[in-house]
Amino acid sequence: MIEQVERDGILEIVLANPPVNALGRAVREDLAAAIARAEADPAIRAVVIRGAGKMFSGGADITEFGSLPDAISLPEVIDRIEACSKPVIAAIHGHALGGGLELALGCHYRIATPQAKVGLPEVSLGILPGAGGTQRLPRLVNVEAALEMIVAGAPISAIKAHELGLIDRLADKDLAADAHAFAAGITAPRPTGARHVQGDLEAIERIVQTSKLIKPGIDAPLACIAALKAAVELPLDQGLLVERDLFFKLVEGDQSKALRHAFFAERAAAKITDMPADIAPMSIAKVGIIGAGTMGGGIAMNFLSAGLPVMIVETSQEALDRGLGVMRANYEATAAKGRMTPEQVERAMSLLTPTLDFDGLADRDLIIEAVYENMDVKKDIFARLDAIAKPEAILASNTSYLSVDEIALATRRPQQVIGLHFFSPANVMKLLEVVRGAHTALPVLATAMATARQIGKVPVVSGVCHGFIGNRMLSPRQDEATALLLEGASPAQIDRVHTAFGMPMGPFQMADLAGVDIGWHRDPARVETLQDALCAAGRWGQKTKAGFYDYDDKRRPTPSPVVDEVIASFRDQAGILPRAISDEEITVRTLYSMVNEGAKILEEGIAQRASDIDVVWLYGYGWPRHTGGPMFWAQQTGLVTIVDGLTRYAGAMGEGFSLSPLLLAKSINQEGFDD
Ligand code: T1G
Repeated sequence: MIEQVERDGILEIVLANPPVNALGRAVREDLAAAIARAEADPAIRAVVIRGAGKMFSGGADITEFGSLPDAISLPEVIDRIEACSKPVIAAIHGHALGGGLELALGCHYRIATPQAKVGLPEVSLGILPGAGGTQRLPRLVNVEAALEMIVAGAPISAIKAHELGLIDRLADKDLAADAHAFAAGITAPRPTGARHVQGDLEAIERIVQTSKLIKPGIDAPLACIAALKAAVELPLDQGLLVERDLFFKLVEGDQSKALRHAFFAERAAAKITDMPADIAPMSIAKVGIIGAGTMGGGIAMNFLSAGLPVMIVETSQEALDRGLGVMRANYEATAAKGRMTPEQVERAMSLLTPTLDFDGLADRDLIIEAVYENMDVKKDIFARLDAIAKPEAILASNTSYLSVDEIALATRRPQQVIGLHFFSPANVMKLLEVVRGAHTALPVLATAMATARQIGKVPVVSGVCHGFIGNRMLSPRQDEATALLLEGASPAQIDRVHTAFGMPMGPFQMADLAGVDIGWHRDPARVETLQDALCAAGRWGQKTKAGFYDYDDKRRPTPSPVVDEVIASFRDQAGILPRAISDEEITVRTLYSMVNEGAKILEEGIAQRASDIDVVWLYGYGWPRHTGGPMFWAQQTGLVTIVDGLTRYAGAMGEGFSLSPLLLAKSINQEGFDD
């Protein structure tokens, strides 16, 4: 798992464990043996460690977590490198992350290419750097920078790391040659652990007071702080023991198991079980978008930001101008935050071709329809596209609920039709539901998945059903939340249960943000439901400063007595006497019922795997990542508990409720969804 070559007294060790040089058992054993060889061989006066392939190392092998350590541990290997009597130099390119950077920190010197990135992302896996990172990093950079790197988990550039003192030298042209020359000039080791920590407890407190990443109940960041304090207060060997103890407590915890699940779930979602390996994605060079509204404009921005030219079509100049104005404003807002340069804004906008000429789409490789949710309108558009688009063009609908199969059959090329369901705001939300129709050809599906990644999205394949994966699971949640209102709960109580769980907002806060009037029949005289009543009263949500809540000029919500009266009138009409509703009942009827719907989505084959459903909710709706997603959370809660809860409230959930046979079977067999 490593290669070694000795040249001019320098032993070059190359980590060779594709695809990311993860520091698994074999790599650790080979590394330890190579260091022992260097120690014993008088002809060797220095060691260089670098990575084969595209990076130095992506860190410890996450797949080994939870298994018994049956080989030399990474901390032990790093301690041996640090103790080596000959200088050891890390030569970094690509990424040095987690244990990969910790390995480099145990080396005596570090050289890197300017393009390299180094970081300690362990916190995103619910753990902390467990191979000396929390103790050695603050001995190379100041403790504030060390804590920020460790708590944020985000990599920094080698150039920044060089400024901080983490990297000793930036390579010029050829990393291997420069590292060799660098090593040749070093005569003695320089153990990182022998250096003093740069900073004190007050410096740590300052970061703790200001960091938005440190939240009560989220374990890993709090442990990172404890480890950094140990670095300040204790000698290296004791600090390493504190770090190790904190690491093992975290790695065994539910939050880390959930975060590691999320890491692998996102990557698994990219795999299509029946996609032959030889199906190559088609090249998408020119994109067309129909509709310059909120969704069309947001979708267009994804492609423009990725450097792809976009033609955007509208039916009126006024709508076109408005759409372009919103896009430019969004870009300029991003530039104002320093996340884009003005030149990048102009470059993106320069790739946009606005037009009223629908036939201009004839040369497009991918055309995305993003008009409002009306099947007749969509079928008309796809029939028109069928007449003008080139034969190999991919025709996609951004529909969020409607049947992609029915849309496809409005063309003579249903095999070219697919759903690309973006989530609003489309230029921000990372989730893309790739809706695979009954006729969608495999190359079209493969191209959609590759294009999604090209524009920075996290794609999940969905089959065709009403609402696909995410919105279909939203339906029982919203239905039960509304029913609970009529039975005695308040919007604030229901939303609080959800935000306390970790959701960014609850069902009614979400309705007010998205618009209470979505799907409303627009006839104020026809009042049959709570939504009708609110919409008829002009309470369309945040955009009218009144929905389920009242809003001030800063869009801060307050419970509305008007809404309470509307709810009370509906209770009276339905003859419902309000009762006290427990938070537990809200949890079961809104969150457990989502799991039940997710199980139905699985048993119908709409989702390929349970973890895909988790990815949809993590990236499309802000499900708290430290619980892993609805299906993983349900398994951690216990499927027996989920079934018991749903059974207990089945009567209250009305005749429309039915327990998923798959969920019941898995709970009886005490299995997970993917067993
Ligand atoms: N362990 C095991 N497998 C890994 C891995 C890892 N560290 N990193 C990636 N993979 C797999 C991944 O699942 C995928 O597998 C394939 O490699 C390509 O990954 C002691 C304990 C390095 C930036 O958190 O951020 O060190 O799907 O598609 O886009 O303190 O991978 O092909 O079967 O992401 O080029 C800390 C995690 C570990 C970094 C490359 N390290 N990895 O991105 O490839 S914990 C991390 C990444 C640790 C120490 C602690 C990225 C990447 P498959 P990919 P990529």
